[in-house]
Amino acid sequence: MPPDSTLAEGVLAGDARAIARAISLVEDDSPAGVELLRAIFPKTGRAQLIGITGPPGAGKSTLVDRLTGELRKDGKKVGVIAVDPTSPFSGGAVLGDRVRMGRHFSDSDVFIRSMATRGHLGGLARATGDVAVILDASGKDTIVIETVGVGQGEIDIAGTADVSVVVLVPTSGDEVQALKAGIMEIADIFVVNQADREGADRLVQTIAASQALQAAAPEEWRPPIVKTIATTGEGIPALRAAIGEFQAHSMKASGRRTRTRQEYRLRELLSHRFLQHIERLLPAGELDRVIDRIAAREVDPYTAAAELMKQALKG
Ligand SMILES: Nc1nc2c(ncn2[C@@H]2O[C@H](COP(=O)(O)OP(=O)(O)OP(=O)(O)O)[C@@H](O)[C@H]2O)c(=O)[nH]1
Ligand SMILES: [Mg+2]
Repeated sequence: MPPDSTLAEGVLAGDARAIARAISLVEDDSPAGVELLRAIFPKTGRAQLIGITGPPGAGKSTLVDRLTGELRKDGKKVGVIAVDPTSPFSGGAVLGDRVRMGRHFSDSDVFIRSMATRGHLGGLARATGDVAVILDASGKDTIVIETVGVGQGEIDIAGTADVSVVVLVPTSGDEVQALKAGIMEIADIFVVNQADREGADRLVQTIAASQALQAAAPEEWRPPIVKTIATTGEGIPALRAAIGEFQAHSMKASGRRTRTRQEYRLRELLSHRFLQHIERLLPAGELDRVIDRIAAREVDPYTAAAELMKQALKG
């Protein structure tokens, strides 16, 4: 039997070592990784993907740890992907999550993986979607993806997850937290974490006021606002319930979300492959030279992009 199908079998059987090996392959963007994804994709589509996004230090990891505990009570198998914006060499992400999600590291029905974005724009590591496919195929019922909301990070997670949870925290003093543009659009559920701190109710009111400004049809989902204290676990059952309600609601919307997600994946994959294709076709260092020329204002990026595309399509 070729080694690749053995690996696929290991992943499908939920073997942690096979899952880890498979994840390394797709992170390296190797042909073997693509082969594996092809082989296991037909077995996917069962897991629920929960995206958790919010500013640094909001308590996302603590929340994910608690939510994992809540899901485990029901015997759900859980995959956790923590996306960290820092360099893959700092090791900070893995160490930090080991501390915060430590309880689950010895649980064989929980698989936790930290991924660095390595400069990938949009808040998610390039391979996050692939890792979710692997965890889905491995039989995880729920996959939780934690990402730092930096600019468009939230939008990326909305394209990847079935349900997007936006975590916000009370700000200090009288300053009213300004809701970042885009947050209202992507949140399926709001969490006001660190509800033990002053200003939590004010934040709830701010979110509710922003919602009131948005005209919504009565049958449309109105994102609930759940107050939590992740450190003690307060509010976690309510969060779990809200996720369940959203799921029931979106079932009625007949898989629209699934299609949107697959469209997003395909477009992302196409741009990634197209860029790779262009880079392979160009003589070594050509892309750098073009960038230098744009920086020196010798050529504009629009013309450069059009020329590069013309070259790529000829090849
Ligand atoms: N007071 C209080 N502290 C909390 C709460 N939730 C988390 N914390 C603390 O906030 C700090 C950050 O928590 P994390 O779970 O690491 O936050 P995070 O959003 O995952 O952080 P990054 O991944 O670095 O963006 C930790 O010291 C937590 O113990 C809460 O509800 N109340
Ligand atoms: Mg974290």
